[in-house]
Amino acid sequence: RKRASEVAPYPLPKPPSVPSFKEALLRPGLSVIAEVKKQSPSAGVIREVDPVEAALAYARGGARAVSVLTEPHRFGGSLLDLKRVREAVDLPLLRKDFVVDPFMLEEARAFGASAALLIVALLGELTGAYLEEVRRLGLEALVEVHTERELEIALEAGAEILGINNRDLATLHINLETAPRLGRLARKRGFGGVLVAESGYARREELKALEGLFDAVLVGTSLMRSPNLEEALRQ
Ligand code: IGP
Repeated sequence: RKRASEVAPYPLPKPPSVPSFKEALLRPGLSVIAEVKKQSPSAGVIREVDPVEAALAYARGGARAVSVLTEPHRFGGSLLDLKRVREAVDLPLLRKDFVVDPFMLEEARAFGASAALLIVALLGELTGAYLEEVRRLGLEALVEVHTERELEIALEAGAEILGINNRDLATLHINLETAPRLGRLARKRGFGGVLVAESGYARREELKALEGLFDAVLVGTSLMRSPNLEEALRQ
C-alpha cells in the first residue's frame, strides 16, 4: 500500500514532535479536554472564534488537552486550524473528525495532533486495524463508543484511551447516564486504560459526579458558549 504522503494532493508537513495525550489525561484529578468547535449539526453556529484564540484561552484556564474539529462541512473546521493551534499552544491536541480512511491518521500526525478520534460506530470491526495504523504512525487514539456492543469491539481491539459518548450520533440525542453506565461496565470487564466521558456537560456538578470513575471529560459546546473561555474552565 502506498503511504499517504506519496498520494496526497499536497505535500504533507513533516510531523512535529508532540506531547503525549495519554500522559496529560492521567495527571491527578479530572482532566478537561477542551474542544474548539465553531458549529455543529446539533447546535448550528456556536461561536465565531479564531481557534488559536480559543485554544490559548483554554490553555490559560488549565485544560490538559485541546480537541480541534477539522471536519469542514458540518463543523466548520479544517486541518489548518489544527496546524495553527499546534504552533500556538504546548498542550496535546486531538484531531476531532470522522476518520474513515487511514490517510486521515497520517494527516492528523502531519498537522500536529497527538491523537485522533476513532469512532467505533463508523469503523466497526475495522477499529483494531485502525489502532494498529495509529501505533505505526506514533499517534494515539481516543476510541469512542456509545453502546455495549461498541464497547466490546473497542476492548477487543485493545483501546488504551476509551471515550464514552453520551450523544447518539444517529439521533444526536444526549443521555448523561450513558457515560457512567458504560464506564462502570468497561472497568468491570478489566479495562485499565484512560476513561473519558464525552458530550453534553454544562455544569460543575455534572463534572463532580464523574470523579473517581473517569480520568477525563471532553467539553465543547458549553465552553464555547461561555462569554469567557478561560474563566469558564477555571470554575
Ligand atoms: C463535545 P459537547 O456536547 O460538549 O459539545 O460535546 C464532544 O464530545 C463532541 O463534539 C463529539 C463529537 C464526536 C463531534 C463527540 N464525538 C464525534 C464530532 C464527532
